[in-house]
Amino acid sequence: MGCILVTGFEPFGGEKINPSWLAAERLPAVVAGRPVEKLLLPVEFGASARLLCRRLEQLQPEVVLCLGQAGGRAALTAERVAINIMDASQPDNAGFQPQDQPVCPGGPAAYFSSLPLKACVQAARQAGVPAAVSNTAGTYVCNQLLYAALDWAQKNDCAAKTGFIHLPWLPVQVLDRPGQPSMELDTMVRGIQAVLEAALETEEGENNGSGTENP
Ligand code: PCA
Repeated sequence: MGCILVTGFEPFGGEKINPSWLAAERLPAVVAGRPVEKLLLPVEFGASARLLCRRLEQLQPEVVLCLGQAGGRAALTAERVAINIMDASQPDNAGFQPQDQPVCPGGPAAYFSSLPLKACVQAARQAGVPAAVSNTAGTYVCNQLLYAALDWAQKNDCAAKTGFIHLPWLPVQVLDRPGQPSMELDTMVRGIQAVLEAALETEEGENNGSGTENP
């Protein structure tokens, strides 16, 4: 039995907090009998992916769940796909702002998440937490991280169920953004825990691309 690796990000874009790391920190140390390893990542193209891949190599986890903030979304959103593009509308935390560049030169155009997405979303909802499948992780650091994790799994023959969940803003982040959606941290954590349990319970990785395999 392996472990679970959960990652979260530092704040970015002028925010003081990032719900992804706060939620990762608050997860229990053990979920479904597996130890939960937590990794804080910088909001930087390149460095975030390198740090994650190094940890994947060390831990060989059973489930890899990366978390990120997607301000403006109202639910936990489980990403279906990572695309081979970096196209940033704002610089990352190291000041790098790639435009129309591949994550992995010569790599496939996209990878599907290997999490059982529908089972994960259903589990979160059953726990009372709004959740949905998302068909775009954007073209910023989060998409790059999921692409890099799935590319690593592909190249290293790694069967880890690997996915990404974008989280809404926390209530404190929308105080000056009237009308914008938010979610309490405890609610997020409950949903993420349900997602992890569903990922471990579902025997076969669901096919997220209607018959299309990752390359
Ligand atoms: N969200 C950003 C990067 C870090 C984060 O939490 C994104 O969606 O790409």
